[in-house]
Amino acid sequence: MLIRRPQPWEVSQSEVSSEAAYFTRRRWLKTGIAGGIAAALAPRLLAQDAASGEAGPGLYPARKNPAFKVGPLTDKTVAATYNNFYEFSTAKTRVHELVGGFVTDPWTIKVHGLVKKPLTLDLDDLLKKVQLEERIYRFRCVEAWAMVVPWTGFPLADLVKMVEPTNRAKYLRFVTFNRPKQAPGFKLYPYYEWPYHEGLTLAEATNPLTLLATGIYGAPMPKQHGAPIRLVTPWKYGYKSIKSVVEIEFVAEQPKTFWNSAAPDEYGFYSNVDPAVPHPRWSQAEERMIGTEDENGLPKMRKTEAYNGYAAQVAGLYKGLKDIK
Ligand SMILES: Nc1nc2c(c(=O)[nH]1)N[C@H]1C(S)=C(S)[C@@H](COP(=O)(O)O)O[C@H]1N2
Ligand SMILES: [Mo]
Repeated sequence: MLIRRPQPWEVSQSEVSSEAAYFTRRRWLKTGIAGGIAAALAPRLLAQDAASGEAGPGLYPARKNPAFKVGPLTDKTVAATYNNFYEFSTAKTRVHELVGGFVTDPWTIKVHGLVKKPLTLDLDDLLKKVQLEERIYRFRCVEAWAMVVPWTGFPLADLVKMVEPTNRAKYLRFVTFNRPKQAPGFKLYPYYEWPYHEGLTLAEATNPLTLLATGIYGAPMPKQHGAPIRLVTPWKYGYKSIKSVVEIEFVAEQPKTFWNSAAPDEYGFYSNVDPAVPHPRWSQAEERMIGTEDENGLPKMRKTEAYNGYAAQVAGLYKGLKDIK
């Protein structure tokens, strides 16, 4: 019998199973929620086709922007069946089975706060005001898995321009939907500060790399990837790329973020990819490319790059800032 020796990354992989591991364990002890109760509460949502449905005619596939091209691409099905989306489940391979009841059309997005021209509009109307394009980006989760995917979207900077921030606006605060009836995670994991929320500085938000994505692999965004509109900041750990955004608020102070509140010693506000700064529980020096497992189940590993390979575009944003996390 062939006994496969566990590789170093496999050992760490059990540790790296979830951003939440440490926090959840701690909370578990505090609240005394039993696993059985949690399991019994889980709604039995049927597995359904997770695609988000109709494409706006002619929007997909969008023009490819040749300036953003890396490879090799991650397999589309691999990417669509390995997701972090805690509103549905902390089990990455199950999220796609649980999104059937999530209503993503119609979808309203509210953009407000310290701006001269606030907007509340239907996504279809927003898409009439912007130009979609396709960009292939690296994507790096803080759990040390990574992928390369073609997003369809538009620069967040274009939306920022439309609403005309006042000079008091220094940060953007992003918020996801809050619908316990459509997603089991809200009730299963009550110790998180729902709805999921994130933030960027105004300079980060207007960096040309920052996308609002409405599609992936040349088609509308599947629900498990954050339909119908999500943020993509490819030089930051994946949790900054908030899914299914309903609100963007321009604010003067650094906003709170979901993962920083959950485990402040582990997740900061900036969260730029950095191979030299280990997570308190694992190394960030290497990354595991999902979907590359060989016949022995061993994935391709690669060296993590500073700013996930986007240093030329974004390192300047952080010049002179000290000890940012
Ligand atoms: N609303 C919301 N957005 C989210 C998350 C989440 O749980 N809820 N998870 C984040 C994390 S940790 C990662 S790695 C990416 C995963 O994106 P993907 O499933 O499309 O690969 O989404 C991010 N955006
Ligand atoms: Mo992540």
